[in-house]
Amino acid sequence: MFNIDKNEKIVVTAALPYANGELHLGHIRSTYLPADIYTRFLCSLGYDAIYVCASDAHGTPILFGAEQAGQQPEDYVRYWHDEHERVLGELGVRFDIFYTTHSPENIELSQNFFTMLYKEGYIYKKETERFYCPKCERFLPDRFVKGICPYCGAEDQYSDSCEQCGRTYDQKEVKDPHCAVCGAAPILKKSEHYFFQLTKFKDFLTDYLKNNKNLQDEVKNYVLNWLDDLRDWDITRDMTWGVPIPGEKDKVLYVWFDAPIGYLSSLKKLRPDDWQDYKTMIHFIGKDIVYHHYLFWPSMLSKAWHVLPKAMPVRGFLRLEGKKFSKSRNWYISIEDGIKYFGADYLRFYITLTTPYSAEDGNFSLKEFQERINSELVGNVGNFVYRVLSFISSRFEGTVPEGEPDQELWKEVKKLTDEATQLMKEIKLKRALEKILAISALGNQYFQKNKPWSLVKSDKEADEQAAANVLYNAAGLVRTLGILLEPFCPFTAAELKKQLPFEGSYVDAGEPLLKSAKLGSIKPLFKTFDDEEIEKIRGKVLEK
Ligand code: B3M
Ligand code: ZN
Repeated sequence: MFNIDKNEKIVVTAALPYANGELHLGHIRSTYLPADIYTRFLCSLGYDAIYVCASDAHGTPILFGAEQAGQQPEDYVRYWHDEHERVLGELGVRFDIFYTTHSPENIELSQNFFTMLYKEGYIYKKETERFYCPKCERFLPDRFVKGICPYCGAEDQYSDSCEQCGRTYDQKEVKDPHCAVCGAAPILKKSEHYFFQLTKFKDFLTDYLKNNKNLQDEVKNYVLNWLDDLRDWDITRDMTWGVPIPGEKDKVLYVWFDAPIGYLSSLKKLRPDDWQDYKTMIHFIGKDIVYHHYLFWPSMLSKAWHVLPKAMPVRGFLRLEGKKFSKSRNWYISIEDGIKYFGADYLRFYITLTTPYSAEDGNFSLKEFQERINSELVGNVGNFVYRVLSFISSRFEGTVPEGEPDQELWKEVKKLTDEATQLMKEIKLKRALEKILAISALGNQYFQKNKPWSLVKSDKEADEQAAANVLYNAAGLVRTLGILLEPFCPFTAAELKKQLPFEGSYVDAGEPLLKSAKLGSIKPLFKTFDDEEIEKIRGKVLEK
């Protein structure tokens, strides 16, 4: 998998959430959480990596939502921007910036991209026909029209892309169209639109996709099939909410033109002096937006910018008790509720442990959550840490004793730590976490095998020193776990540091470097979930 040089400036992004309603656990599985874990890891290795995200503030869903809420779009998107920033922060997602696409920087940069591509002949103007509602007396872009998907026949789909099969299409292809506001059958009305000439990029895209070894093969092969059916892309909408098209009245850029530019404009906001030096771009996305990121975005960048995405990790959807998350069917767990009932680090742990680096869907099962937490997090990690620290607290006056590194133990710890680090570099976060759990299991075995509790009972000095050695090495392992787990469970890592002050990073996590430390107050890092509590939570989050 791809290597990144230490001197590269890295910008990690997560798909920009529409500023349109609360986020649920499905949203974090493919983007906000893996991107956060990966960026924290890169920083721990000493890379110049920043985590950029923003509200996706334009587009018809927002305008539709604002109108339904009786709000001005500006106020509507500001509210959801603040809500998303708050709740993702409470989940421990540490953005370096969470900006918005409705910003001066994004409007300017999007208009520059448009003008550049237009001047270079990759955007052309053409008269087209667009749906117009005779009753609402307005054009009906995208979300303002509903109908039947022309590809898979799914009903109740919007007129720009199908949520069922992921295909994007021209709104005129939609079957049985009707106005999403008043239900009237729309008429077709002439309108001058600008088109991005995606059909000119077949060779570039074939080359980019085939030669970029950092893109998942399963996704790449799927996208390569689309190259035989590229269509020029209508990037105009007859409305006023969005990035105004230069020289036009009441026409804005289609939201998917300005949204990915939001990655760059947010970066510029954060790093106005050296934003163009961040040439290693890694976009974390869900599989529903592969088309936009693997086709539209690289084509735009190839002519209007000096960098192409280095990697675009794609993860699949999250099901809830085997069924697709659905806000319309009230079958979802909001991030807010997830934090409230399960706990941020527990969620981060369980979702990562059940999310392979692939586009396959995953499942959130309350029963499995309980089992994994109780056995892996509490029974393995929590148990080991608490045994070691409470033993030091009671038998060594709360100070980690001096001791000799156990060479055999640390040889194995170093090997597992190096394996975990390499897996993290390859964004295989689930497998890296499994390695870290193996280190914790090794700690439990080491503690059990050396029985320090029997050593401290004897009056022999040698046994006293042997006990000190065991605790010195075991406490060193607790430090190792604190470092390695920080990207996954940042709140727990911070609490652990209060109990056992330690220094270090992924660079030296596999070494026995713990200096003699004075412990803070010791308490269990985690709690278990019993059957009764899980059923109570089920009632609250699923039968609400
Ligand atoms: N807002 C879709 C989504 O929320 C879209 C992503 C934009 S990333 C540039 O997943
Ligand atoms: Zn209407």
